[in-house]
Amino acid sequence: MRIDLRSDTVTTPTPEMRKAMAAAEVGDDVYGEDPTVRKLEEKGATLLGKEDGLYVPSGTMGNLVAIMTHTARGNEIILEAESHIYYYEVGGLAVVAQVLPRLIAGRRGAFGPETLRATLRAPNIHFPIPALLCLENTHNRAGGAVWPPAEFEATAQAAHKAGLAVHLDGARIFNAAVFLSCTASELAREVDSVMFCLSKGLSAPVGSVLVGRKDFIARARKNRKVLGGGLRQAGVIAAAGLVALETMVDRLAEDHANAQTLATGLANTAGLRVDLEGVQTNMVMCFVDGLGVPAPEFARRLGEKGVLTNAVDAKKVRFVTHKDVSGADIGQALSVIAAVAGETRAGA
Ligand code: TLP
Repeated sequence: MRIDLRSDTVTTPTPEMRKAMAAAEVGDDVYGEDPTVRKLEEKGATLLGKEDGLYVPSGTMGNLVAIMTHTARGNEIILEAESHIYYYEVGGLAVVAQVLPRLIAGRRGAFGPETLRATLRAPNIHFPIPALLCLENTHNRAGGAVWPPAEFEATAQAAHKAGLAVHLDGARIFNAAVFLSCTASELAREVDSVMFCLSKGLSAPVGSVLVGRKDFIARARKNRKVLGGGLRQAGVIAAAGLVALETMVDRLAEDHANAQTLATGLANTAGLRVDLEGVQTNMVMCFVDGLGVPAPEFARRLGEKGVLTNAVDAKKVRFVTHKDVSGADIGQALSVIAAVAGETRAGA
């Protein structure tokens, strides 16, 4: 038995995606001649309500290209303290974009316009020039939490008023849209650019799309090339991305339902704790400190029994639901987790 709850990035392409990949019409995309990539970029832009799109190999590259395009060397960018860009993107913002991060501690990854205003400093010879606010929805380290839409809009508007551009790390923006029963474009209305991923819950094998205004995307295309991200017959993989957007968005609700079942089961297991209100989409953050062993050790023990997870710090294990785990798998995983938790408490 192997139930992989480490991430929705582990999802494999559907048969329909593989078929579309085999049949994809392709060309050299660096010459702007791949019709399938173009179609994906246009579809991505339309779905997010933006003028144009750019296919990128990964979410990390999409965010970095966005930062490079919105900022100049030495600018300040504002991020939530646990944001993926700050926490998990290898410091690309400093290494490559050469900008200075300034952090805001959010509540479940979110914060309001007052907090932003309190963080922004009046112009002063000593300070770097603030250029960009990056937001994340859903928020990964907050366990897939969704920003309250009104707070999100007000915060983005406050940033614009202060002269900052706003970029959204929307790796899982479609999960947020499904949770809120709205469209992704409604959620992206107030931001200048969005990166969303095709290879997470949407299950395409590769790729993300960066969307924004036409002139922004033209400059972003150049920055993608700087990073070595100019792809050639990329229609072969973009074809799967198109199928992902056409067929995989609505079914995210199933992943959310499975996450609810998992969260309730975990919360009812002695030694484990879950902030149930924070479980909104396809992730569950579970506190395991009640077991008396560090989270990485508990994750290792679960892995030995075929339930794969990731410890995200010393106390928390993250579980992510996706199309390759069924409702039955969740039931089975819960039995294994209860058994391993019981043994751990007894032996700790
Ligand atoms: N997240 C991955 C890991 O990097 C942690 C995961 O397993 O959740 N933004 C957000 C909010 C993300 O969660 C991720 C990936 C990215 C950007 C980066 O996307 P990729 O992996 O395509 O570079």
